[in-house]
Amino acid sequence: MLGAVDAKSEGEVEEITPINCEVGEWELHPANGKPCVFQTGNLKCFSSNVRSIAVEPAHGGESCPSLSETVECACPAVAGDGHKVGSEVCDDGNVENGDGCSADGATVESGWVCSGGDASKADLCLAASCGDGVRAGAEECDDGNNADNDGCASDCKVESGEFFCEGG
Ligand SMILES: [Ca+2]
Ligand SMILES: [Ca+2]
Ligand SMILES: [Ca+2]
Repeated sequence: MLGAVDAKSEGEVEEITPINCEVGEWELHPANGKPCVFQTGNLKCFSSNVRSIAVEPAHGGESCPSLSETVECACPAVAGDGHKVGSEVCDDGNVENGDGCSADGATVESGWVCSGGDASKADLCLAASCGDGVRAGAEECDDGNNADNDGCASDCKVESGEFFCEGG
């Protein structure tokens, strides 16, 4: 047997050591600015990190692990985008004041109630009540009371006649 081994070239008798795959560090892709998508009841943002092979596996060594990974990134709340998320008190789908939800989404305006908003849909803002002195939503007027015959009816409709309403 020894004689047979000797007959081979030097390279062939060398013990073949398996070479395991080695990969580089993750190249972290910036997550900020990635588009947010609506998924499983929430707004989510995904980013991909990649890494490359530093040493190719050989001679039956360990193969390479995944070279990319998907990571979830923060989806910041954006006022008025119609998605009520994070710290937003309300999101009515716009950046206007005076319609129930403030432009910055931080305040439900006095005299209004906003409800129904979540990560998938905007809030609907309506008048809190007729007679609270704030004309809101579908109220034609709100004179701060629920009396009729004073220009603004108890249902917050303008009364016809010689009344005129101001303020409210
Ligand atoms: Ca929003
Ligand atoms: Ca608004
Ligand atoms: Ca009102």
